[in-house]
Amino acid sequence: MSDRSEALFDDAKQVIPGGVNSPVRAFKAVERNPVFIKNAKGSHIFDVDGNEYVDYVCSWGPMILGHAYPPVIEAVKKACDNGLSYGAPTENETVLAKLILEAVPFMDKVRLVNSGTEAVMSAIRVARGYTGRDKIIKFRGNYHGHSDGLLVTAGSGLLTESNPDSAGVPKGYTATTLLADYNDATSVEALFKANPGEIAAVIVEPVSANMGVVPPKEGFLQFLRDITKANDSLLIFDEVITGFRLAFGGASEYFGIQPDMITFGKIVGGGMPLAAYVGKADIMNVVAPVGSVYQAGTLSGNPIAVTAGIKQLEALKSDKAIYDRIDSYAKKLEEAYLEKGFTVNRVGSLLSPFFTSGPVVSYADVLKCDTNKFAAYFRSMLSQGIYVAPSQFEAMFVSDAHTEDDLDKTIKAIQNI
Ligand code: HOZ
Repeated sequence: MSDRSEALFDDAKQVIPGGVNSPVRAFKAVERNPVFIKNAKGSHIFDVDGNEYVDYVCSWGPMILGHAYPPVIEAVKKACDNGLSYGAPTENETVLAKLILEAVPFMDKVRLVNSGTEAVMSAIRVARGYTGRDKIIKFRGNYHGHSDGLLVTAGSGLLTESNPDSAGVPKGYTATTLLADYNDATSVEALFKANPGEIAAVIVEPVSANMGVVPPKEGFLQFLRDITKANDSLLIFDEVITGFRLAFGGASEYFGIQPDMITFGKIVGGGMPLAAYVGKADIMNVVAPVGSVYQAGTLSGNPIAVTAGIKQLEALKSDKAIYDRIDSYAKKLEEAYLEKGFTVNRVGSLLSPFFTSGPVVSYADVLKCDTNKFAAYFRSMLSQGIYVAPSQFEAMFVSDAHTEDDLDKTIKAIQNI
């Protein structure tokens, strides 16, 4: 039943473009209207019509400990009594910065911002300021938020809408964004060759997770490390999805590669609007007020978001076995999908079943997926009480709150598709 969701969606459409504040949520690609959420607890999410779902969106990743995780909620409630925003420094910002650096000990400094988009946009500005170069390389199908220069052959909602470039972005803004193919070293080499001494940075999702999950081929990330070093360019890992999820130290720990800069997203805020970019001291010292790369914001390091982030990262740090648990849960789901005949990609607790017959190792492979079949699969899962991302081109996230019962129910749903 979805009467109330339908009514709320109709109402929302009167005053919000498409009725949603972020496009994929409109469920357009799965040819039905969205469910409106009332609340969430642990691994479950509840809609306004009284339906309950096992949730594999997990707010697009950050709810790795489950929704309404008590230590986070209690700390946030307490912090609210002290005021919601000061626009001035607090001790907890340093506490959170140090926790983040414990995860990536080869880095020196952290700047807190509000969203993954902001973190990436800022990191790129820093890379340009530091190197004195303008051009960057990004990969087709990788998504780095919605700043102008990065909306070029982007994944996530743009791929979902079959429109990987955005209107409203002046040509000049993307002229310095060069495109390479993920998992294709030759395409990167060609760009370095054609633009000698001009490339400030290569930005990559170490595991592509915004065109569905596509793992890096053996040696690909090391190749990026080597070629950037050889050309005095920076390597930026966009770990908005992989950070604190593949391991406490994210993809850099998981794959044993040390990039020059890393961007983290919502997971560092325990699901609240918080994100960060980090780097070595010499790079980060170009940021104002030390250096001349400007980046600022009243809500940067917001005390409530920082409190939530500290509690979540402390929990992850104190029980690293979490990563083995969520890996094993995701493996069970992977097996169920494989048994049903899907192509599946999985890295740790991130996975994607694909509607295509061959392996999925590139953007070109992703484009072969049958999105109509995905839509039917999505609707079947939803009707069986399983909430997965409403797009073939997003990841499935498993949390530590998922239970054996949840997994059994999900596996049955997969068998019944
Ligand atoms: N495109 C976002 C995930 N990769 C969706 C964000 C949202 O709708 O909240």
